[in-house]
Amino acid sequence: MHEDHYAPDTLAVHAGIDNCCCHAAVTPIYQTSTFGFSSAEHGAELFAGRGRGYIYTRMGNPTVEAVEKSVAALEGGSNALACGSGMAAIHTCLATLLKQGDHIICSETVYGPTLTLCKSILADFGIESTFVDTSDLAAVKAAIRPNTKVVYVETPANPTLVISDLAAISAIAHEHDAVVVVDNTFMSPLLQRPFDFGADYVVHSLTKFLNGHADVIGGMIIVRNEDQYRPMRRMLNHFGGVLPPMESFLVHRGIRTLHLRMQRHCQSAQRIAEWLADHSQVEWVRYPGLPDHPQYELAQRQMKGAGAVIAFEVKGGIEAGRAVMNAVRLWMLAVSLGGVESLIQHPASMTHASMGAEARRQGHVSDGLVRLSVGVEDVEDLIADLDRALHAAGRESTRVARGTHEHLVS
Ligand code: LCS
Repeated sequence: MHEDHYAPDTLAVHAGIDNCCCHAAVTPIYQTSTFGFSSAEHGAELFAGRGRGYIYTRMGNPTVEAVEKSVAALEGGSNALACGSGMAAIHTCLATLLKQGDHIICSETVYGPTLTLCKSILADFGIESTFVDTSDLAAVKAAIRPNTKVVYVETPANPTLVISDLAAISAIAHEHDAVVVVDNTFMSPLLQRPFDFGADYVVHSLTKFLNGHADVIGGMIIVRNEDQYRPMRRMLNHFGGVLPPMESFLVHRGIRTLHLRMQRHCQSAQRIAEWLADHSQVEWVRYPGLPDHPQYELAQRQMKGAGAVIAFEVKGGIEAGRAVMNAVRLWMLAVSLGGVESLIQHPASMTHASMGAEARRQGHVSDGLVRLSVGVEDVEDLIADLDRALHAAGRESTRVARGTHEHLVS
């Protein structure tokens, strides 16, 4: 397939599909750990990086290659590397680009384990990190040091939905010979292509939209050219955190409906965000598709859709947030995002409960913050369920306020 000529929706359906020798409609699952050589000479050729064929699934497998080609085509990159998780992709990418004595600038709000990876794990290997609000270009410029090698940007950020200007950050980084790595998980290549704005590497958690069905953990690194690809492949072969054939098959199957799912995710999330903004139990809503988003103009320029993730503050703090969680029936209480099913979580009473109030405040996690990942169910069913839960939270807030008042007057 000559992938250059096709629109993203066509690439989602066809890119990477290897019909193999029997013209199968999809790439079969090559569920094998190793591959035979036709002769000693053939084995020697493959190990020397010449000739056609496969050696061992950690080093390459047709089913894995198929999904790699699909994501590379969608992102507009030359090659992609399928990894065992999003974190494996981020780690493999950063470990390839950084060495002892180097410095990385990282968005201050990123997925928690990415922060820990930079702050403590890379630090143990002598790599320094600075965390800045990457939506503030002056802060990015000010953080550059002579040993800065990487600027790592997650946009929109998890869970604050802060948006960073990829073209401007790439220009700043390149002026100082640093490269830009973008975590594009929240958008998928259908809504944002970081290479079009000058970024150098893209990483994904395949676990989210690309697979889309909440049944696989996986990650992907996408590069622009062969020179970037070779050292990355070497690192992945030696770190060993590859995506197995079965998972590769499932992700590739998921990608074939990515365009349809993203369209529906965006449509429903927009409707829910607008509905929430008018709700009496809601303090504020953060969604890139609402004109009051602080980087709305940038979102319009850089993204083809506002995505599926909404953050909002329920009135009444922790108790009200907990009441929403315990009242929903259709929304599933769970971490993760990007699947066909709608998920809801309240960090202050769930994922971030053990952190303590002060640490949560520093991490921009307010007491009533609720994160939604809007799935592809009927949007009115989703709204009805959320409405009932928000009213339950309202009753809980009134009960708590009354209890406090009675306590004060007694
Ligand atoms: N990047 C982003 C933006 C993420 O949201 C996640 C996971 C990862 C990378 C890591 O991917 P994984 O290794 O899990 O495939 N985000 C999660 C979340 O918000 N809740 O649970 C997982």
